[in-house]
Amino acid sequence: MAYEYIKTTNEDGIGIITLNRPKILNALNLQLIDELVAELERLDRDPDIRVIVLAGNDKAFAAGADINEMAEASAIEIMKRDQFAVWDRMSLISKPIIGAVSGFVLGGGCELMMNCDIVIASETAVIGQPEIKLGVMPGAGGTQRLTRAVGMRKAMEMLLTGEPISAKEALRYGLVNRVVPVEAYFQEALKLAKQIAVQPPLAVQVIKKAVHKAEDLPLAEGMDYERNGFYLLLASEDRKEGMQAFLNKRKPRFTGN
Ligand code: DAK
Repeated sequence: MAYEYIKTTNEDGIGIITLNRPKILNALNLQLIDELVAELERLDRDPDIRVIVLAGNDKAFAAGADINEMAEASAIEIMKRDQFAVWDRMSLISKPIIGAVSGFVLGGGCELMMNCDIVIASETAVIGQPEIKLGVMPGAGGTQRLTRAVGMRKAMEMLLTGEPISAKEALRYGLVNRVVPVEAYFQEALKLAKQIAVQPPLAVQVIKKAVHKAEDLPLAEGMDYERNGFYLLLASEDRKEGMQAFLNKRKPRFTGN
């Protein structure tokens, strides 16, 4: 598939998507979001792909939605674009998405990062929701996912001042998983992706979904969801393979069945 604003490659069962509008710090225009979601969905359907890595470049993961596209548009025009519907499809991707972020991770860029399941950040990352400085507010999860991730007080401070936090502070608040030198963040994300790619794919997807359910469901319902996932996986071929391999003291070979 030919894309203008993203680049894609595959490596050992890992689909790698790189945002590619470097001149304007990977500002997210409508076409970029369309391309990104189309590729995520394509990779999600591809049986050879087990994990997805989403990256920008060293200077910017993404500096937010493209302000040029929003500056003159009316509220009704923006509503009619219905671009949130496209954006929301990202949360339906069943394979794990690992974010490899560096430099500016702002506004829609931060919201995109929060759509990732695991995030490796470079020491240079600055992460925030500066929409208030433009006279607006986040529209793609910035008040909801950020609050769930860092807690009410920190979210309030970040959202009301618009000031970004450093990668180290983001780590302290659990907004990212690891912080490594800028030379290493992409390789670190890839290494982690490879570690997940050899796990049984069905279990990976059921666990991903169950963890996201934990953010929404009351505990008893979440436990029920988990238990049903557990029973489902007991019916898989990979469960037989995993347990047999353990008993025979050999490495399992998971097929996704
Ligand atoms: N949009 C458009 N262009 C941008 C941009 C952006 N968000 N961010 C940077 N650029 C452009 C700059 O205009 C500049 O272009 P030229 O002048 O060279 O043509 C180029 O990128 C380099 O930027 P700077 O010269 O400003 O570089 P600095 O290092 O001095 O500053 C900066 C970097 C990141 C601090 C600064 O560029 C900045 O403050 N950028 C804006 C950050 C921001 O406010 N982001 C939030 C945007 S609102 C939605 C989903 C999400 C959203 C909305 C809807 N749907 C699904 C519907 C989210 C909204 C937002 O994100």
